[in-house]
Amino acid sequence: MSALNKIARTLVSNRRGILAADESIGTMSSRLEKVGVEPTEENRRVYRELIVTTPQLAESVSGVILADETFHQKLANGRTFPEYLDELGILAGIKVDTGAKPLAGAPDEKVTEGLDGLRERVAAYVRGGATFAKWRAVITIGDNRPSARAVRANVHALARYAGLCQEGGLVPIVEPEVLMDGSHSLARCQEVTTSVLESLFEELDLMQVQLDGIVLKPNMVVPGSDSGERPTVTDVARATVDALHATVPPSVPGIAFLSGGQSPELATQHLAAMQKLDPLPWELTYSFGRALVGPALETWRGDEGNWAAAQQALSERAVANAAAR
Ligand code: 5MM
Repeated sequence: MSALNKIARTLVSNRRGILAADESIGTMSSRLEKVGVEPTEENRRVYRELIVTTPQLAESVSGVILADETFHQKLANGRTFPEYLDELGILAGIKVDTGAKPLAGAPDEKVTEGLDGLRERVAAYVRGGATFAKWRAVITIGDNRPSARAVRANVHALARYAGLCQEGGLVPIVEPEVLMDGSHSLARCQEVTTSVLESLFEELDLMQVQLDGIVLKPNMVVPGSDSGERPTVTDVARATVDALHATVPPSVPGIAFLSGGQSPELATQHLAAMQKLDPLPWELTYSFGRALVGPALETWRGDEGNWAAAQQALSERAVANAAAR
């Protein structure tokens, strides 16, 4: 078993999943403001400290994805976040993309940037204790969207990112997110998700990415948030698993879903329903952001007195998702 394969398998096995705490400074700041917390560097640090010091986190969380700012910050005990996670038996990951930017000539579509200097940044993150990385591409559904050029540009960047990470010793989490925004149907989401994943695996193959040393982080197949469609949990599970069966080679060790704006409870129910379908060649787990930490942030609201209750809220989501596996 290669070192990359070992890390990838650790991330997705033993009923554990990945916690996405890698909101960029802008996103994290607006989430803090929404719950009445001043968006300072220190408050972002304290909030991330609340997350990683949640009791028994390591029982259901295999890895935590950090943002660059957090990666270099320290906990109150003086440890860096990667050092502390390592002591808990949780792998430290790092978001290495620099965000989705408007794609030239494609109105309302974006391409994720961050390839410049990535080889050097990967080496520095490995020295700092990272074992895996994350890059998120964003695909929108709408009139004439996604365009072929937006899909091609994004899967190309994902594949080059994955190759650079593997060369430097990091397992790449490959995240092509088809957004829930819009009024499209479940069937249209399935069609776009299938086509994006197909293009992605063609590009990963072209770039000679070692498939047993990645973790795929896709969206679940759900209807657009303004569609009015209310599919059953089984419908979503079936459509998602069908899209994966059609596109994801069995050599990929695991698939860790993003939650994408679903409620925490529904995301967990969908994950549980998928495990009950056909025998699957890959581990299916979670790499949720909002669906794991949303209730904790709402509970904390920057008040020291809510610290334990907020950690309890996170713990409940983490345990529920592990149980869904
Ligand atoms: C935690 O949020 C991640 C980073 O977001 P920004 O860089 O845009 O601030 C995000 O990529 C996240 O890891 C995934 O989308 C999964 O999060 P959700 O909330 O969709 O499960």
